[in-house]
Amino acid sequence: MKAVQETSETLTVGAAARRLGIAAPTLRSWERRYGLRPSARSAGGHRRYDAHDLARLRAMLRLVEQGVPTAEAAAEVRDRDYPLSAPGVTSATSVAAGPENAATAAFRPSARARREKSRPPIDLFSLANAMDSERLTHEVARSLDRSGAVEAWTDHLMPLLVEVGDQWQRTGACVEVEHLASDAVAGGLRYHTRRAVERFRPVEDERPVVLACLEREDHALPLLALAAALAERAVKVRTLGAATPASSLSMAVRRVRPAAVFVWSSAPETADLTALKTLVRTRPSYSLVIGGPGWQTLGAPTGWVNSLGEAVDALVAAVRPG
Ligand code: B12
Repeated sequence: MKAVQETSETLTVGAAARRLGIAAPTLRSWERRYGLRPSARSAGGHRRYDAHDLARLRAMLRLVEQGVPTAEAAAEVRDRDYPLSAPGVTSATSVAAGPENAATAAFRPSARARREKSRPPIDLFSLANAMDSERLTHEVARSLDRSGAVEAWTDHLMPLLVEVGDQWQRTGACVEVEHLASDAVAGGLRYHTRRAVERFRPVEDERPVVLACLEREDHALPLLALAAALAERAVKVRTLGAATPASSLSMAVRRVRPAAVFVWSSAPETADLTALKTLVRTRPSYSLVIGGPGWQTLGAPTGWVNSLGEAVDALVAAVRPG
């Protein structure tokens, strides 16, 4: 597929449709229904799509592929500018301008999310107990889109998880609700992270952050929340996830050369101080940040942080000192 080389190059509706892999009537109907019109018209009044239009339409297609309803996807992309170096669309000017990233990267809600800000909050716990995966996943993604990862996690997702955990502890039942809720939260966080990476594009020459749980620790959701929040700050993240042997984590440090490693522990059984000592000795050197109630029970060793926001601050500071 040939890329549009210059912002000045424009395509007819047929050529743009071919480039996007969709039918020309679909493009015309998106314009009619959702106002996704090209930036220009020829002297004779024919549609002309430029690289910005293609980047926006590609973003729209990605959302639709991910299951977002067409009208919502259109509302999401309509008022936004997308980086021109999205796959298949390049331009000399976009390289000069650079992506939206690094020190200036900060989450801002989409136009659609801003319009919906006044909507009353949905009871996520009821959706989980009703086993309504579709709506729960949708609401999780919506909350992240509206508020960004730190606020959505702290105000909506974490309370849901704590409530689900308390229900299990109280009744000894409803494990199916816990699994369904975890899956929906994980899905929403991963979806949000993918979009944040596209939007803020991590700086190539910065060192990444590695996120992991040690052996026997399956509670990986806080790592996904952290990955989402760091993606919003344009930090490069390597998530190893649940139950990572300390030796594999050390190997990852040697291979990835991170600026920082974050290790989560939910319970005392997985707060392994010996593994932590091995990690401290692993070279090249990096900042070790730890979080979760497991470490707290050991008297909160050096490097322990107590919230998602604190973890993000500590890790961003390690990547961008000063
Ligand atoms: C989802 C979940 C699971 C899922 C995990 C899926 C996944 N992909 O992560 C599954 C089903 C696998 C699971 C399994 C188990 N779970 Co579980 N699980 C949970 C649940 C509901 C949420 C976990 C979570 O993400 N918590 C993170 C946040 C939401 O909670 P928090 O850590 O308490 O938050 C505090 C701080 O850490 C901080 N904070 C919050 N977010 C963040 C983020 C960062 C980055 C930082 C630094 C701080 C921070 O703020 C909070 C207030 O101070 C919790 C309930 C709960 N209250 O946490 C139980 C819970 C953690 N599980 C529990 C248990 C007992 C188990 C099992 C042993 C059950 C079993 N019999 O099999 C297994 C153990 C699995 C293993 N080997 O690790 C207990 C742990 C009790 C304990 N302290 O030992 C809990 C607390 C439930 C309960 N109320 O009893 N679980």
